[in-house]
Amino acid sequence: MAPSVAQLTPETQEPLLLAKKNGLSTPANGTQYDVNENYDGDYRFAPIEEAQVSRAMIKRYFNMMYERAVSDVVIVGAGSAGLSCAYHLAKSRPDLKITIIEANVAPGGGAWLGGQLMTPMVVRKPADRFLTELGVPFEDEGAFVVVRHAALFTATVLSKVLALPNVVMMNATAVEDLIVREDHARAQRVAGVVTNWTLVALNHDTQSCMDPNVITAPVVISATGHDGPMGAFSAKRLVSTGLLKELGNMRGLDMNRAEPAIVNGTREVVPGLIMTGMELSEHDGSNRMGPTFGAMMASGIKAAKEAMRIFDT
Ligand code: 48N
Repeated sequence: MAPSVAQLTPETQEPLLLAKKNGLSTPANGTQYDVNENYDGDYRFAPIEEAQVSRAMIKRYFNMMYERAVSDVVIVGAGSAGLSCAYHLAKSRPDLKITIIEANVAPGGGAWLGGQLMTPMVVRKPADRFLTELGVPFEDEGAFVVVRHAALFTATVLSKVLALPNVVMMNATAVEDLIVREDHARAQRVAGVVTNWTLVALNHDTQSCMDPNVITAPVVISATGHDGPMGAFSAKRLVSTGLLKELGNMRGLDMNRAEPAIVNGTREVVPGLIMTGMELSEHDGSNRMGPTFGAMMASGIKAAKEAMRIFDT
């Protein structure tokens, strides 16, 4: 028996009142709907009010923004390094509130946009162990393995990261600045990020900008890659804020030098800011490795371990 209108909360009451006005009976939650999964011409959905759809989305999106204004870790960039870091950190420390900020609508970075033109993904051993942990199938070629489509890695790690309860991702959202404070020892410390919707961030010259949104966090992990409209964002911002003298600038391609340099160089580059992935090649001046992704995965995992070290001290 559907409860009477008077027994419903204002939120559930309004759609019911709207439904009655439009001649639709939308009973409150928990009531059996007259649905029919019949593919022979009589498929029936539960009835709905359009306002309910908007409210279901608005409530969750803006609650998430409100709640994550104070995060434990912000990961900037959802490419292969950022996503590998998010997976390892969120699984190892389910108590930490991890917020991923990704400028593109589509996450994945070079493992999605770049990796999709020639789709197989090469991963050098021992980084294949991360693929095994994720359950991503691959072909073993001896010194390296091949995932038959880069999207198989990216979609798998992304879906697992987003299924973890302590992770949220704001895509189509750009980090436009870093929050930098003096700590008790008067040392400069990164303490969060400033964000804006990317469409606004890319149009500051043509439109008035939104008031930037800030997210505070004791640890920021920057994984913004080596080029692109906003690539190496934090490395460049450290230079313009005087926290880094100059960029090292990424050197030419040398797979055997580049991959260990990125993994072993993954670290807290300034207090509060850990750098991972190809952004490090711009910060340190290490080589690029081209289309092999094992270092991104291992660097992301090392960045997660560095973050855990900070929280454990
Ligand atoms: O894939 P990327 O660019 O970066 P990584 O470090 O995760 O992986 C790098 C890898 O794809 C390679 O470049 C391969 C190995 N090739 C190497 C070579 O020699 O050519 O992902 C960075 C992500 C992207 O999705 C960007 O959209 C995003 O970061 N991003 C940002 N997100 C929010 N705010 C920003 N300011 C920002 N800048 C970049």
